[in-house]
Amino acid sequence: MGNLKQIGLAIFMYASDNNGYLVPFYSGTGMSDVGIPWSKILLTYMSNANPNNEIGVTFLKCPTYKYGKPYLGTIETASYGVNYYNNVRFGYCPYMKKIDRLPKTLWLVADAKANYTISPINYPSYMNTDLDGDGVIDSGSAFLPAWATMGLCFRHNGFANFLFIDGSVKPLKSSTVFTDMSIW
Ligand SMILES: [Ca+2]
Repeated sequence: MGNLKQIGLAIFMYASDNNGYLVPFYSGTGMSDVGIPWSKILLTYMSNANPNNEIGVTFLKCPTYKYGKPYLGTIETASYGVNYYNNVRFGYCPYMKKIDRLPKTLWLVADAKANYTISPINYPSYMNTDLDGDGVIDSGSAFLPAWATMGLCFRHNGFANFLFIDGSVKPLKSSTVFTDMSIW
């Protein structure tokens, strides 16, 4: 929870330095120039961070995260992932978004298996698998195993922690996350 709060503060500081824009998933302009990921961009706004750190991997990582640990068929490579489609400046969403123009219900960063997640909103027709068996569809068979639960990791007794756009952090169950599409 504390890590996500700190990440949230860094996101707001980045926005304040960058005309209100959300931190990009990668800093570059395209696939041939990807730049550096959000998890390094935000280090500028963290005390005690050096440029070799990476948030969620070597710095401010979730205590239960271990590189290479499997979760629902996916190997963990980072402990926090961004809500990807809000942060991409090339590819699927080639424009950046301003924080104050995004829905107030949105989450920004959460417990994940990589440094990004994918949104069920972008793949409604693919969502067809209840991977954790709780009766709620949470995955797309076309993505399995790599994007089981869309990259999220419910590693805290069935809950994942979510940083919301208002700076709050809330633990949510998979069944809530995949029922309430207003948070995506
Ligand atoms: Ca489920």
